Amino acid sequence: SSSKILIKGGTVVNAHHQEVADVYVDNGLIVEVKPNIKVSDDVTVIDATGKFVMPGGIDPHTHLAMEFMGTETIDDFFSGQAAALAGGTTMHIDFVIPVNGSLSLGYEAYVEKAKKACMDYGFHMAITKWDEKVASEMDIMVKEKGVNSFKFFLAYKGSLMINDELLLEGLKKCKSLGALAMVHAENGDAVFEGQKRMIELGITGPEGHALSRPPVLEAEATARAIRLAGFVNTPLYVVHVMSIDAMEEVARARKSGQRVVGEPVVSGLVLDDSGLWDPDFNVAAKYVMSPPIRATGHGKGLQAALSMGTLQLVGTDHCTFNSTQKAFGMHDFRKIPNGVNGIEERMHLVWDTMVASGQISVTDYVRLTSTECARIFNIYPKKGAILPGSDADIIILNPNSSFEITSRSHHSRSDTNVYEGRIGKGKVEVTIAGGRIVWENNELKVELGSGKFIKTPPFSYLFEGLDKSDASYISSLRAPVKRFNDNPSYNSQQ
Ligand code: DUC
Ligand code: ZN
Ligand code: ZN
Ligand code: ZN
Repeated sequence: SSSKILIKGGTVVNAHHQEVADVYVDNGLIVEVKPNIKVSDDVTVIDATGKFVMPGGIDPHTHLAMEFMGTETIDDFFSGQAAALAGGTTMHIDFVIPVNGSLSLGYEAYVEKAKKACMDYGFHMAITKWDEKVASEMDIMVKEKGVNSFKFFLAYKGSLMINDELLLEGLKKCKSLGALAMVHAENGDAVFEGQKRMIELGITGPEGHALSRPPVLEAEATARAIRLAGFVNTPLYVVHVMSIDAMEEVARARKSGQRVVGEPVVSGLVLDDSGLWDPDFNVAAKYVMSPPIRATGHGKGLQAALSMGTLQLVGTDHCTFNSTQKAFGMHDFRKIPNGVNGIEERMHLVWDTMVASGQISVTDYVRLTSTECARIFNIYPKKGAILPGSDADIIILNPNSSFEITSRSHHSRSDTNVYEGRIGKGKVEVTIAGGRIVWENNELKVELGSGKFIKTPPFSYLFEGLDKSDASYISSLRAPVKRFNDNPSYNSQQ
């Protein structure tokens, strides 16, 4: 793979525009985008006629090499990223988990893990406790380390969960730093109660996982987090919106003008919970993730919300465990490590489910899989665009090529795949990352250590025009009631 590449004759797609053009890449960057570019013989030429040339996917939500529930995910930064590249994703943002509550120790551990990187990556950070040290370490993360998004867990009682007092502290701190607060929204106390009830009822199998934490618990925590973010007046990003119930809370807040982002994940969009009832434990256990994959109907609802703009971008929550690890919970669903695959399948499944089915346009596809993520995490147009000067992270997707997903040929280290046997359209035939061809003719050519850390700067567009003064805060607390006076739907009922 030469450092000079010309992609000829494809339809070049950005989030707002598409046209037939050539794309010229040199030295890791996109240099030119226009029809009929002429180049010398030393340039590698790829014919993209009849295909789409798009920004590489950015997965906003992954867990590689994460220690979790007594074990560690089977995909590390190398295998997980190789899988990503084979599926057309050229960047991801992974969640750093603090070590004994220390952000800097957690950060250092992840810098070490990411030395295996073969594609670009960013970091979010989980906040699992709160004190002055955590608060001051957040300053360092944002101002020096380029980590600018912090995830608060309202679930995982006894380990990751924080209470509302600490959530409020965290939200205030995020606001002052221009950092994005993220939330895992399930009511952890109620989940704990739900799990006890299932065990008392003798339901110990994987179906007990879904039954113990139904949509109402996701909706409650989503609503609570959104309302508290509204009280603090800071933007909020809700990760893995898995139910219509939670999505409707996001919709309500956005309609009232609140700065809330909702992220569905591929498993929630395309799967339903039936697998959890499979009599074969090994099959059922692979579907266990949190929040759970929901009953039939939720996926379609989330797809509709995505196509209408109520939800803004698609992640995966890629967090893989093999059958041996899943079997830790053979006699108690509470011990099944939570997580499913998706980093390799996301680009293809969103294409097949949303574009091939006619629900969204190709430009929407680019926005949902790449551009919006780059904007939210403030790295656009370095990432998320096919424009002169942008990083040469590019995919060539063939809309007419269909194929089957199977663990026999996937690139994750996991021995199972939650999408096993699915046949769909839209194959990424070529992936270019950092100006190198890393996936072509079904072959990976990745290089250990070639991936770079991408800093995500504070004060993204979500903070634009957000007045942080005390005066505006106080006036917002006694704003006049709008509902009955201004809302036409209320008026029409009078
Ligand atoms: N949910 C999962 O399924 N895995 C990782 C963490 C999470 O919140
Ligand atoms: Zn143009
Ligand atoms: Zn989560
Ligand atoms: Zn996650």
